[in-house]
Amino acid sequence: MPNRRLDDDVAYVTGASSGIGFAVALELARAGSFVVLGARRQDRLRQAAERLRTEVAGARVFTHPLDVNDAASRAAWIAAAEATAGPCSIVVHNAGLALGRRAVADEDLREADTMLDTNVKSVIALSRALLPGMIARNRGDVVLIGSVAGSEPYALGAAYCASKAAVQAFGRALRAELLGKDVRVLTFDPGLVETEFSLVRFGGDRAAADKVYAGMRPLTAVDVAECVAFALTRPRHVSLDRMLILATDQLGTQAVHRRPLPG
Ligand code: NDP
Ligand code: 8X3
Repeated sequence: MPNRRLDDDVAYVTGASSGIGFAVALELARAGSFVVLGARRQDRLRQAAERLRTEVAGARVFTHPLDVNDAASRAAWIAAAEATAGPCSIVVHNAGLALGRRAVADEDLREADTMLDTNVKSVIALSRALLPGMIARNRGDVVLIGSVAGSEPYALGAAYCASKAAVQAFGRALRAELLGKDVRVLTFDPGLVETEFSLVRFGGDRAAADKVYAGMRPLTAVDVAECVAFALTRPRHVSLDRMLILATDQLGTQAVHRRPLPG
C-alpha cells in the first residue's frame, strides 16, 4: 500500500523548535500537511519554519509561540492556528522534558512539577481543547510521544518515568473512549534519541549529555519522525496504536551496548 498523502490535513505540533517535534513537522510537511509549530523559543521557531520552507517546496507552515503549561498561551496558539491554517486534524503532543537524575529521596519538587505539567497535564488540557472538533468532524489523529521510560522505569528518573507511564495510560484510555470514531490515537515510545533532551536534562552540561550516547549508536529525531509519518500515512482503517522504537544498541532502559571510544 503506497503512503497516503496528507494534503487535506492540518497538523499541530507542540515542541517543534527542536529535536523530534521539528523532525515530525518536516516529515508531515513532506507528506503534504499544513504544519503548525508551537514552542517557547521564538528564534528557534523562526529557524524551523525557514528550514521547512527550504527543504519542502511549497510547504505550508505557521508558527506561533506556545508554552504548553500556560492556559492563555495554549488558547492563543489554537486560536491563531485555527484562523490561519484551519481546524486541527492531527495533533502531535511532543513538547516534553526530563530534568535531572535524582533519587526520589532527593527529589526537587519544582522540577517534578514541571515534568508532570509539561509531559502530562498539558497533553490532557490540549486534548480537552482539540478533541471536541475532531469528534464533531469524525476525523483526526492524536499522536502521543511517550517513552520506553514509561514501561521500563529506571532508578534516578522516577518523576520522568511516571510522567511517561501516565502518557501511555492516557493514550490507552483515550483509544477506548474513541472506539467507533474515525479518530486514531497513536503512541510512540522511543528509546535513546540524540536531541537536545539530555542537554536540557543536565542543565546545559554538554559533557554529561554527550556521555548518555557515548560509544553507542543512538536514534536520531528523523528515525522517530519517519515512524510517526509512516503511521499517519496508513489507510484510515489501520491504527498503529503503540510503537516501541529502540536503538539497536539498546535493550530497553536497562542495557546499552557501548563500543570503546577511539583514543
Ligand atoms: P528536545 O529538547 O530537543 O525538544 C523538546 C521540545 O519541547 C522543544 O521544542 C522545546 O521547545 C519543547 N518544550 C519544552 N517545554 C515546553 C513548554 N513548556 N511549552 C512548549 N514547548 C515546550 O527533546 P526531544 O525532541 O528529544 O523531546 C521531544 C519529546 O520526546 C519529549 O516529550 C521527550 O520526553 C520525548 N522523548 C525523547 C527521547 C530522547 O531520548 N530524546 C526518548 C523518548 C521520548 P522550547 O524550549 O522552545 O519551548
Ligand atoms: C528518554 C529516553 O531512556 O533517557 O525518554 O528515559 S530515556
